[in-house]
Amino acid sequence: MDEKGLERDEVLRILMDARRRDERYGGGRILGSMCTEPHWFAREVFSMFMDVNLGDAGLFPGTKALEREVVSALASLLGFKYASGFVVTGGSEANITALWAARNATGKRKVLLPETAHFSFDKACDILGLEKEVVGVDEEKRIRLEEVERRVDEETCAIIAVAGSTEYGSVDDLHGLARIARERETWLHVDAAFGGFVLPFLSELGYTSFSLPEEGVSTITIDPHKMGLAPIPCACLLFKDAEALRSVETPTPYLTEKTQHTLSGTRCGAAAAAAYAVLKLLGREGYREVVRVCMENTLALYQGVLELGFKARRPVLNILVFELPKELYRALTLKGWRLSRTRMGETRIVVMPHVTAKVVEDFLSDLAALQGEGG
Ligand code: 0PR
Repeated sequence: MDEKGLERDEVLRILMDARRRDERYGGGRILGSMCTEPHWFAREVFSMFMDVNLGDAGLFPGTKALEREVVSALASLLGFKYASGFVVTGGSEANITALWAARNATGKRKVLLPETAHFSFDKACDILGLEKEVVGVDEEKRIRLEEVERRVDEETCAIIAVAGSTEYGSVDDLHGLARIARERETWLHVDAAFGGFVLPFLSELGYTSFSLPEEGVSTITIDPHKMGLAPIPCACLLFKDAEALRSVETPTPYLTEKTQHTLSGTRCGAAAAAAYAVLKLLGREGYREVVRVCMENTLALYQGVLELGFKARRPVLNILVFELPKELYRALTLKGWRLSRTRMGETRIVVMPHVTAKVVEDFLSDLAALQGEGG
């Protein structure tokens, strides 16, 4: 650290230089991200609550109440009869905490999860000393139920279901998995980090049917900082059974609240307040409209790549996966498109709100031109 401070303008100049090197969602070229420009209202609210620490919630009962409202609004969005939950830093923290609770509550160590599960479960199993058993998926990238049924045993601590997989947007059979979880008395954690803010609305719009089983789901991850338009860091972990929280309870005797149940100590109150603000401002109606537009743009992109002769998967939600020769992928990258690839090497586009109809049109026109030039 320097001995003397700089002038504000000088610091600002350094910051602006750094920012100029960053990609911007508004630039329309980021096609492989699950985050987007936060809602304008969330930005305002975030700065109002920047000093709030939910890790010492007794000092901030007002914001604590907002956190509870976020948790209960998200549970009701998913039709989850929950008991408790928290706003955490991200889907990774939520998934790690869910498995932490499952391990401590059951005393078991085996986790069954689909091939499509997010890498945060690799971290969770490593940290928690859990034994990961990867279960195969079908053509639609959904976990194979018969394989889960065969592999679940006395040692199984939890089954992981994905509702909106990171790479394909695929949705596991939640009702089938909940039945197995109930029959075999194991935990079922649903990772709806991305899909939680998409599937209920796609269902209302008639694109798909989505419902959560009444019984059998223990915990759910749902992230406002993905399709919820909230600023980073904002994810939610919902617990069905408040008793289960006991298994991750840590005494915090000198704080205003005498126990904690989150991995983080100091927690971002601004995240909860900003998420609350967008939920209230948009309502279901507002989010449904966001999802409607994203899905229309996804389908336009799907049609476009099919018409250009590329093999594409029919999108389940606003993620498109298609096959693109390496040279074209490279050429698009050189033109500034920020694409991503699945582990299988397919090209993947996440049609977030910043991927507008115009962006889709520009992308398809670049793709067509490059294809014409022979890559
Ligand atoms: N579960 C699912 C289904 C996810 O897709 C993700 C992240 C997580 C959990 C973990 O969430 P956090 O990253 O909030 O801890 N999915 C994206 C991914 O890993 C996250 C992301 C977002 C990556 C924006 C890049 C990016 O630019 O691909």
